[in-house]
Amino acid sequence: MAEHGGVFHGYQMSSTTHIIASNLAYAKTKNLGSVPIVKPSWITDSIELKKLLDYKRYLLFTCQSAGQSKLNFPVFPGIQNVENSTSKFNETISGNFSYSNYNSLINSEVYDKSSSKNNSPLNSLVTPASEIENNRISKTASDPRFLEEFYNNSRLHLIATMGTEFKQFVGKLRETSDGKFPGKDLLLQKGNPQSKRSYSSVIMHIDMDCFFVSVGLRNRPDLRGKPVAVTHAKNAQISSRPGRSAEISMNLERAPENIVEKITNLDSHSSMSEIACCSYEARKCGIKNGMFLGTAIKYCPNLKTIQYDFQGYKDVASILYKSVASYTLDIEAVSCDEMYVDVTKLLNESGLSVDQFATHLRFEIMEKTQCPCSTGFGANKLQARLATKRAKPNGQFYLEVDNVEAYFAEIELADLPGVGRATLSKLRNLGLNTCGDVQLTSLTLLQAELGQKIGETLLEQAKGIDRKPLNYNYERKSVSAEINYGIRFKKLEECYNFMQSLSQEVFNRLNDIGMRAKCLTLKLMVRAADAPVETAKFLGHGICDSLSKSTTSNIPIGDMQTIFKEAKQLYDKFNVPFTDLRGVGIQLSKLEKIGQANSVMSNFLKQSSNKKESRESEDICKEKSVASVGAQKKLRSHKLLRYYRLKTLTKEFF
Ligand code: DCP
Ligand code: MG
Ligand code: MG
Repeated sequence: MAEHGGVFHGYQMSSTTHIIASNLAYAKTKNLGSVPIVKPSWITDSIELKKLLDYKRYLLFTCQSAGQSKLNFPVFPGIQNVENSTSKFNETISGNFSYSNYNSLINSEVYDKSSSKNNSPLNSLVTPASEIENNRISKTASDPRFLEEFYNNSRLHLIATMGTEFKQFVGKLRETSDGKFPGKDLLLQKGNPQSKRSYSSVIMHIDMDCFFVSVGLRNRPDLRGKPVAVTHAKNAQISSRPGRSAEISMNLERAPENIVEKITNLDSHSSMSEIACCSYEARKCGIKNGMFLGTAIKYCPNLKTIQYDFQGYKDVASILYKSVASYTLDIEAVSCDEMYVDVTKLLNESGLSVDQFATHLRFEIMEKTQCPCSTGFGANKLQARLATKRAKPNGQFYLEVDNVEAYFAEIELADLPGVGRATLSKLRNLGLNTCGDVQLTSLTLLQAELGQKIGETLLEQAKGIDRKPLNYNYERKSVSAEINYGIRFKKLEECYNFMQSLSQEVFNRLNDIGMRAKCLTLKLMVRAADAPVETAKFLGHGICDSLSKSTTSNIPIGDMQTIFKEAKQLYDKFNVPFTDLRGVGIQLSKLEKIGQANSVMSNFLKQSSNKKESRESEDICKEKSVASVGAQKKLRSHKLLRYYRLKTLTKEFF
């Protein structure tokens, strides 16, 4: 449909012209307003006959016609609960994904699976609703409004933005603090300052329990205690898409074991809609955050799905941060539901024990938000973070000094922060699986296998040693805008137009934080030579090679035109067909504050009389050889490329 000029809406919008359904309880139509409800064959027949047929012949309810006067049914009475729906649709997506218009959307996606199961090859052009990742509208990046809509609907963008916002929020509070802490004052009254604790270092890690689900359950108390997941799609079964089986088997062939875990249970009809968050009851069945709904439902057929509530996440996160900030500003923000806090002074001054304080704070947060959280305490960030693992869900745990090594001995190496897939596989080859195994291994062996620095850090981590202090001063190192969904260009001009919009986006972000940049990196995801053109996920990126090129300049970049010009020049140097692009990103780094940039620039201008020194650097050795198609072919066979593909895969699946 999209290929033939149709536009698919993830929800009914004011601009939605038709609803496609093969089966619908008549009573339900009253929620759908006066938009005609048309059978899927209207689309398939139109495509087959290569012209837009009159939809009236395809109305699902013959009493509904465009000319007929209509009852004035209310449109969009509110957000519908997916799991209560008695709809017989084969495919329904529901939920409310636009964070800016979060109250204005309602589920209305329907898709007729049976129609696509017949033998017409044209059926493959109809997009199953549940395959629209993130329930985004089905525009591609060729559409001028794509970027705006993409960002309004992207959950990962929202999470990243919220994380940055809270880091900045803590920074602002620290700058403008009047030294008053109402929460702490209350504690001092309640506590026992005479008892004079003398903790030498107590770091708290606090993290909301199954954050998105907990926020969602505030409006669905009936689902408490049940396996619940936040996801876009309702149904785990979808109609198959061309290319999907090929892509899944390619993934299986190449994928490292944890990707295999994610996709082995998938078949060509399993929904690849991701579960953003699942309840602890769902986790007991083996479901994890990030799993595909199609896989999850196999573990737990009773799984209930609920909608996203972006405004709710912001509200609860804000209460969490403000509550903690009323005790101390020694906070390192990690993400919207998580932070580290140095509570040493607070405990010593109040005379409260770690447990007393944790109980007090967790009760306060639960009371204010109706959402549970867990707290872990230890002498450093690493200990605190891993103590939270034991505390979850809805608990607290203090890892005391004497127990550290024994506690860490049981920890899986995969649970250590910073231990990535490559390191893990090297360690597994050495027969090392837990921190306990590493504790008994010599530094020499670890360093020989992992290198000096990583070997040393790993041994320390395995013993619970972490020398990194809390980072109170959040500093942006880079600003970027990267899109790997909906990238399908038919003309070079569309590609350039998109890069221009992306340049504007990244410039706005740079400007918002009052910075200028000396380095620009263009990142491309290019369809792998043997990957199917149709991706398993609708408009997803599929299996790609990740390429990037950077350019640095002594004159800080500070306007959209320059960003676009540099990005375009880098793109032209890649020499990759625009039809194979599946992801485009622009990253600005080596940032300087605007004032600082100006003084550096005037110095530079004095010294070098306007002579721009521009130096291009290839930031990944692999890309050095991506200069010509011939070289590229050679490169494709290179082992390194395989590694990058796996990296790309990993990105897509996690
Ligand atoms: N999230 C997401 N996609 C990811 C990671 C996170 O949508 N790849 C969202 C959903 C989570 C929230 O961020 O609810 C917080 O992430 P956490 O890692 O803290 O996980 P949860 O809060 O869901 O569970 P836990 O109780 O283990 O902290
Ligand atoms: Mg959490
Ligand atoms: Mg978290």
